[in-house]
Amino acid sequence: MALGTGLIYDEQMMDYNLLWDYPECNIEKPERLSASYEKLKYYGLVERCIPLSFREAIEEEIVLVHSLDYIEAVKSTASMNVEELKTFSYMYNDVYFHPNSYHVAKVALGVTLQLVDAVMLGKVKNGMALVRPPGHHSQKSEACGFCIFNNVAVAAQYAKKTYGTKRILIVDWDVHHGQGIQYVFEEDPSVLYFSWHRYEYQQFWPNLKDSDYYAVGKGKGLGFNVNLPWNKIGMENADYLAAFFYILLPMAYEFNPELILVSAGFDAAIGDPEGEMCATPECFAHLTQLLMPLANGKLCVVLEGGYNLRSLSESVCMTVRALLGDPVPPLVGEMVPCISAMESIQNVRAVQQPYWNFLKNQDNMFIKDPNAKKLNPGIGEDDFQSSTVTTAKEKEVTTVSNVNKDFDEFMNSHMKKVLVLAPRVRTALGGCGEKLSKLDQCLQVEEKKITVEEVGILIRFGGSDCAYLKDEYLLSLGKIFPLIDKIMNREVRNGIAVSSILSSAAFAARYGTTVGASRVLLLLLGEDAISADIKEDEKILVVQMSGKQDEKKQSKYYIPICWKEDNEWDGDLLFLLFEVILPLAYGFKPELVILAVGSNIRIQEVSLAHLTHLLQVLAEGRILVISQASDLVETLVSSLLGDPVSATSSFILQQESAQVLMKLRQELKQHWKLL
Ligand code: X5A
Ligand code: ZN
Repeated sequence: MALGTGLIYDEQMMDYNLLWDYPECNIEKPERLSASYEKLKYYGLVERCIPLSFREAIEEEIVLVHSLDYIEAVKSTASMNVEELKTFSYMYNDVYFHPNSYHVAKVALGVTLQLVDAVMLGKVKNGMALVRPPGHHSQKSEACGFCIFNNVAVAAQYAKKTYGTKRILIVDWDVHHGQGIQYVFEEDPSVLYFSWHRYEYQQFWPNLKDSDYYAVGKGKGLGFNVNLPWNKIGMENADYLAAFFYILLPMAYEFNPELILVSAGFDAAIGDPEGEMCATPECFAHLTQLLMPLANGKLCVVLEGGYNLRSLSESVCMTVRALLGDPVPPLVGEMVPCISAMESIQNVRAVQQPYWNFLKNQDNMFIKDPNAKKLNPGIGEDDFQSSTVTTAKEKEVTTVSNVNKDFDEFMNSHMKKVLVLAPRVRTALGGCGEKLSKLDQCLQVEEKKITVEEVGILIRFGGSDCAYLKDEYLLSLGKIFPLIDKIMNREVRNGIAVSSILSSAAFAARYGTTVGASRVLLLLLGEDAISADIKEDEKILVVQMSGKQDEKKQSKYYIPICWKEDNEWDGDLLFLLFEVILPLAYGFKPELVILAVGSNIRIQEVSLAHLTHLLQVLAEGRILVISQASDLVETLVSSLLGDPVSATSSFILQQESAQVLMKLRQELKQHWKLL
């Protein structure tokens, strides 16, 4: 997959600004774009992207969302003087016009459509459009919240019309509710709109009831509008990730989009005067990477808000790095969502339950919130559960002001901490590359000779374990250990080996801890027995999925999951990944991930591809895959290289699996947090 990341930026979009004193609007200024672009240049990211040319949108495109009357009205501003512009602007809510506004709004929309074209036509794999004015608040006949034309809403209509795209996911991570997008697609099941936003029980702009979680769409579009209101400020990385894991990602996998548009406002990032949230820039790399395996990688990121120039520009860079496939920095800090966030998430799950399979078979109760009942009489008293989000933490009110003082200093030291260097080589092969189609993109690593003594010090053997010391065993470890060396030395990012013996993965994990990985996540898909010694090692978190229910005992660091005896495992493994494994892993913070895939597992190849893709958000992408079956290698290598996974059908969580999942989460709460 030679395609790259498209980037659109054009100086014309800096050619308008506020011409009078209007405090509500003075944060939306040209420097937002120049600062972002300068930072991209500074990090050498511009030259790694494919520049896309700009164009103006034409009327035929604008009318996909807006009325002719409104377009005419906007057009008329081009010849207005300041007094007239003022009067015109004040007809709307928090927006200003400038004589160039009409032209620039057409450019912002035009370049958004250029990006959609480039992605849909396969000229680039994904991309970002740095635009202003933003779009998501503007409506059919109304400018609003710095927005004139609704770039992303038009883009979605345009994709439907031009390419016949049947399912489009819009992820609106701007800190404001994109009510403009919601209104366009409320009744449209072909566009799934997800927005989280600062809400504070309707106290925050634009103060709409329509922004609350029970606005779930209308008519045919029921369940295709998803609002996640944040009722407190100071939301952190863990809160955003929890929203992805418990709502957006399972939903997106069930929806199976053909295209993803991101309304990317970075006012949801730390230091922003509007959002007052605390997510750090690298969080957006995680969000981006988590979306990348979907829609065959077709991801268009379009700038919306973001008013702290430092935070905005660093976040833009993090997003572009993720689009380019760079390893994402691990998230620092305790990964525990706060109670308020979990309540909102829980309420979204409850209200969306009728429309989504993955929620149907789980118990999702509304959490009492002071306004829910009053505002939504349809919810019965029985549907409520008093707040029992047990492992979440109380939000301290609030870290924002501490952060604001010396913000630049904080950012300087923070960005230094999270700077991650990509190893030159992405994927290394341990003797399994003979006839791979992507052989030339990988590094073949020589095996080395391993002795019984070397293995002996890694794991204490019980009597029957002596079988481990057979030649065959030493041979496969001879392929695996050099890969781990290279991964931990940052010579390569990830690696893959074929091993006929699955439990060699346990040795690999232990070996990893001896060569620099403080914590290793071992995800074992298959029946092989794991030595007791490993199960108790707090440096190695073992999650083992198997079809057999035997006397496997769970402990904090050993989590056996009996997954559907005798049945196909299908794609519901992914739901387990979102709702259990990733939340667990983000808390554990592994420095190396080992995925061991047994040959007798009943998981579709495409699910494995997604799994391999998604696990790379952990440990800076340091993952070693050990496959028992050699026929899976082609698929696994392609995932390790970051190639998009071809979208097949949507993934459905089966009822049986939902039970396992719920039970598991219950059990895990004893030991672990982010759950
Ligand atoms: C795109 C965007 C915010 C408007 C806030 C007005 N708009 N108070 O972030
Ligand atoms: Zn915003």
